[in-house]
Amino acid sequence: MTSTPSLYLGFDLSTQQLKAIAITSRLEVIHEALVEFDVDLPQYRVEKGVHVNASENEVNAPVAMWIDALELVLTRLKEKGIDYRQVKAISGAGQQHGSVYWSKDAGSMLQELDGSKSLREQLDPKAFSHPDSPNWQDASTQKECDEFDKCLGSEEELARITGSKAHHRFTGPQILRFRNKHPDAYRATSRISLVSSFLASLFLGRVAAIDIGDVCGMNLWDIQQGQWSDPLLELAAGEEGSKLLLQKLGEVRKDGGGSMGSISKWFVDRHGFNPECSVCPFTGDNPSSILSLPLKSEDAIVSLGTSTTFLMSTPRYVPDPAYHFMNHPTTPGLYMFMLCYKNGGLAREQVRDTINDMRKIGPHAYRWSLFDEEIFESAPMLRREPDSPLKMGLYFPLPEIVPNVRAGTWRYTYRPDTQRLARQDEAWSLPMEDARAIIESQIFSLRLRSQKLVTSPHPDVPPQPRRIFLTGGGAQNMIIARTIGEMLGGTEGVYQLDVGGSGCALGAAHKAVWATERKEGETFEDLIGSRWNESGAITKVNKGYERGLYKEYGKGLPGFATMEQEVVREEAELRQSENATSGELSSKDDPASTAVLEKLSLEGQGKE
Ligand code: XUL
Repeated sequence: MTSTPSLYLGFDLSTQQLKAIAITSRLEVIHEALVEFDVDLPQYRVEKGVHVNASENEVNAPVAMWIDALELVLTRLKEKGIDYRQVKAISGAGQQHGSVYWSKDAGSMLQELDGSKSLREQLDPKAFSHPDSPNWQDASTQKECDEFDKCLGSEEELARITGSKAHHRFTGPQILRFRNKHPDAYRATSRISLVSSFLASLFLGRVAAIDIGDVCGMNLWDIQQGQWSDPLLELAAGEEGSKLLLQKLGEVRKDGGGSMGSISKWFVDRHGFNPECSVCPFTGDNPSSILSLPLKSEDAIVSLGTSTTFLMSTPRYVPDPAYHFMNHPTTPGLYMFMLCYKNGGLAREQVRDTINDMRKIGPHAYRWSLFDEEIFESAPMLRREPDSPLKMGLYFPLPEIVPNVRAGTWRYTYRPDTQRLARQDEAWSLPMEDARAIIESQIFSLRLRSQKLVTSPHPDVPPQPRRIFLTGGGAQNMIIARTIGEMLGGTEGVYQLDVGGSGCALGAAHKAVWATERKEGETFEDLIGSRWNESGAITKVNKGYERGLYKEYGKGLPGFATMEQEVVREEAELRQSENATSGELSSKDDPASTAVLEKLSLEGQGKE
């Protein structure tokens, strides 16, 4: 007689979809299901998962839609043959920074759910003090961000304490704006969840604790002290007082493993879950992505989706306003380093399209091969002769986060010997040279910002990541993979990471396995590392570090850094003159962003 294996479920509540994945304790994927909000839940009239109020740079998602999505994804998993009695534990990932506002009735409503009725009809709208969750793409909080950056003296200090300077999407500034804009709803709020802890709460039948990794996306948590920051809480809480806000936020669970409790009776009655199924801590989608494989310290994941994300697990806490540090979701003593760019694939596609247009190729037949050819046929940094200058540019069709500047394109020449940098479009063969320059520009930025965090494996080798794993659409492009190896290195090579449709959901399922089966003191990396089938999940696509080319690009790096500084300075001047004329706009308001948001209807901001 064969015994039925235990299953572990991982969920990913992302911007446009809810994904679910079921794995065994040997980490084999058994079932997967997906709900796409735009397509499957048209009644919510979302576009790419969200509602946009461009006049205020607001981006929101309806919470009720996520509850409907949960019911639908569970039904779809069942249609695929899952037996929920086999599920031993559940974990999940949620888009970071978003917040859900529970009403005073939520606690009792969650506890008394009736299995004969749907979750949504029982919870919506009464369990919430507000129907919407501000989304990570929201950019309405510049005024609040200015207050956060000032609160501890400087953005450097805010980054040192919380791991990040103030960002529009971070939950602290969002709560402050919510309180000012909806004072009655704020007062009627009993608890505030992040998207990850919101989803966990549905499974748990009570409001779940915020997780130790995800809490770092709020600008409220003092990472080194391991506690809420009092002055930041006070700022967000205003005259209502930080004590009340503290109650709304609840405890933060410091252990990313173990069980928060067993599954709510509603899931047992409605879907046949085992009443003993554990609900493990849920975390943010980025922390969850680094759990999709047993990432070693100084290994990096570069996600080349519509936007670009660079994630690294590191024991070094070196905060800086240019990037993010978060607690590692499972392993105390490690941190997650993150860079998050808005302009990734969309920016590359624009250059590809212009090159195709030049060759009179219609939009339906746009080819990457023409773009790739331009890179094959040119030299690093577009240097034509040994004594000709290097060329480099910045390509931001959308306002960028890293660095924080408005939309635009900038092209420069740079001479490493004299360090002469000049803005010079006329020196370029356009649009062809943009192909190499945009790829190099995106990778230069990663190298510039990650170099403080990596070490040398050997005195002869410069500091760089160990293994670099590429995911997302851009990872299929071999010329991008090659350029990443040449510029960013990778002492143990560059790999394509094939973890199926959702690395975040898989990471969550891995987390459920580790959370439940770990022995005393056994780390995630050890447990998952010993069970992980590397050959099925990664393919080496480039050898990585090559001394000559890496050094060559090193000569261009100071030029790239200076070019960025010039553009940031120009931005500051523009903002100052806008402030002077309007007298209203705050120092970092970005009038371009409204127009771009409208024009692109959020194309390119979603990660998936
Ligand atoms: C990270 C961020 C995005 C969202 C996407 O800071 O805002 O990556 O987590 O879901």
